[in-house]
Amino acid sequence: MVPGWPVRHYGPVPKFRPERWEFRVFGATASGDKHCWNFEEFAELPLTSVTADLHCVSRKSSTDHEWMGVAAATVLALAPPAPAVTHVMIWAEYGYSANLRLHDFASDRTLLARYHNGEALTPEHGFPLRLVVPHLYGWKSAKWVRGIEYMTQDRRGFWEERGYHNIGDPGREQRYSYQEEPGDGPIE
Ligand SMILES: Nc1nc2c(c(=O)[nH]1)N[C@H]1C(S)=C(S)[C@@H](COP(=O)(O)O)O[C@H]1N2
Ligand SMILES: [Mo]
Repeated sequence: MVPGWPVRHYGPVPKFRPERWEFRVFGATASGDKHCWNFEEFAELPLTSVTADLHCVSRKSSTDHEWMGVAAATVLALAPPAPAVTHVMIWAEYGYSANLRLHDFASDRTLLARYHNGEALTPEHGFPLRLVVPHLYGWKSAKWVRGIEYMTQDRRGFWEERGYHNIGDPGREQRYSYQEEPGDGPIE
């Protein structure tokens, strides 16, 4: 447990099995091939830090987290998307998913976090790897991330299919899908 930091997610905390863990980038990659890292390979990628709050849509936000991990920009550089890619789907254990516009994923503050306040993430906060998208609501910051799918059109993720806003900008209070303006969501 991390004192003062509530845990918020749907479903059980997955068990980490290092020998089965891999991080995959797939979909519309520039080369047409999937990119895969096993746990040891992923642990060799360079680390950066970001200090940010976590805006939960339904509860109080938690503030001032220091995250350290692999910049999303590093993943984009190592596994480039095809030019037609506009969105990504973040995939996590148990099929949890969250969609992002490519430019939200590519933000210089978006991180695949491995550490929090100088310590390894705890299981309930996403160990071994979670996404952190500081400028969007917390449900976009998927815990227990296992892959990124490059997409040439938008598609809703887990909560976005269940009534949450497709984009989820807390500055604009984009909480629910009924608040979406034309162009905020996929063409359905
Ligand atoms: N895999 C997964 N990731 C998830 C969720 C979830 O249900 N499953 N919940 C999200 C929500 S709604 C929030 S607010 C944050 C909370 O992160 P924390 O538990 O580390 O505070 O995790 C996000 N990541
Ligand atoms: Mo949340």
